[in-house]
Amino acid sequence: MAASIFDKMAEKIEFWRSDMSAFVKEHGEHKVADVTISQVMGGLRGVNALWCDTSVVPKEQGLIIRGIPMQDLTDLNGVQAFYLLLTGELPTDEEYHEFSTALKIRKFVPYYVWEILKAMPKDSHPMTMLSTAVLSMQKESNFAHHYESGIHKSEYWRYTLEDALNIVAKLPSIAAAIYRLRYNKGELVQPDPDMRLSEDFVHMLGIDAPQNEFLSLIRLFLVAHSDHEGGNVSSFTSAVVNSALSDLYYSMSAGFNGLAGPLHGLANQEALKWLLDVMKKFNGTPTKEQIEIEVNETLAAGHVIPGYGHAVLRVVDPRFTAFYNFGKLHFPEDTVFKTVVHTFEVVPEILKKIPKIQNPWPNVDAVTGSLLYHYGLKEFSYYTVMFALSRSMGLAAQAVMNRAIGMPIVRPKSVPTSWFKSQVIK
Ligand code: CMX
Repeated sequence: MAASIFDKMAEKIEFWRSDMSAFVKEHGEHKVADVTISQVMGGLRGVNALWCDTSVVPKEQGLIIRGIPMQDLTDLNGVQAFYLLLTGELPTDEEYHEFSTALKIRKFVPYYVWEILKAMPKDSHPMTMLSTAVLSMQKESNFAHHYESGIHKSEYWRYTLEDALNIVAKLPSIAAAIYRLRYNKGELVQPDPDMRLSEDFVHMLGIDAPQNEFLSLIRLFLVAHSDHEGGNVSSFTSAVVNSALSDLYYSMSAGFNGLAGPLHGLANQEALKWLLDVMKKFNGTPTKEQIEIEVNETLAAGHVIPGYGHAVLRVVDPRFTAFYNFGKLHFPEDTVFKTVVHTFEVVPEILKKIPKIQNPWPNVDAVTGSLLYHYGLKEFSYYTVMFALSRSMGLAAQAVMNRAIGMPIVRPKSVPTSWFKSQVIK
């Protein structure tokens, strides 16, 4: 029989802890970053000040999860991705079966969550509903209960992992219910105890699309958005909140609130909205010349081109490429997807000419909406919920790691303008 995820993590964590503490003991005083005033006033871009082992995002390469580049992960499903994020390894067949079962038995959602979601205003943003649903379950936190009973800090990771499995297992039902409630799609669909996360999510959404193809897209969606190192808004926010020993319900809800921003996870809805507006204006798939006019108008109005640019990447996002290839394979003639293709051919050349823009290339959000739209998931204010469903795995894995190695409360020093001035004007 395969070791349970708890036994597997206990073994890994013993090694990670001793490796990290020996390293910090020996090299703790080694300097790894210099920070300029521009960096402080510029969102701390490029400052190597956070630890994260679940994934890295080299600026010329893009997402690498636990040492495996995104391009080599496109055949994974959500359960495998979550296992990889947590343990640093892909599961064997036996481990997969054990882990998948551990998630299946946790998928049923407390009844009060449905009551809360149903009571929310009909025009609530789906991300507000998701964040509220997660927060409403905080009273279920294993970590919070055990913390109150006085567990030793070396065991914090164990109860954070318990919370992680519980939340990740329940989110497909919650996310699917938000879709059905928010957009009047009829009765909620009950989870199927035998189905894996992505399968069950597709089943509960109840979208009338070719199920195998749509399922492949959802699987890719779950893997591609699952993690993007530790400094992005959702991961960093969640880690800061979790560092106060607020449990994962609090910290995941907080991370989702950050994901809901248009410069972060909401960019997928903004990108599709932009594409559809252009199509409406030009009565169908616009020509490259028409897209050029629209891009220039958007920039002149002081808006960003959603889905383009990135705080870290300096190449085409490999996640964009994975979804783009999906569209090329399954429906190259789809009118919205063709608009994505034309936009990709036009936007980078325009953005390259604007010196302040560091990265003219598309990120993942430039394309995903068009694929969901093709399969009939047309309510684009819902797209960030799917991003969150996937990102929950990275937020959870990072929290388990942080508790495992005993990361302290995050508390950088802030200083006023006068202090910065005093450093240069002597
Ligand atoms: N369109 C127009 N202007 C852009 C731009 C774009 N796509 N990308 C960057 N810029 C502008 C910035 O707004 C900034 O202008 P100001 O100095 O006037 O404020 C300037 O170029 C420099 O920005 P940068 O250093 O290249 O990029 P940042 O690290 O500051 O910001 C990001 C990164 C993603 C917020 C930005 O590229 C952007 O707003 N893109 C559009 C929104 C988007 O697609 N977000 C999703 C990112 C992926 C994710 O996190 O999910």
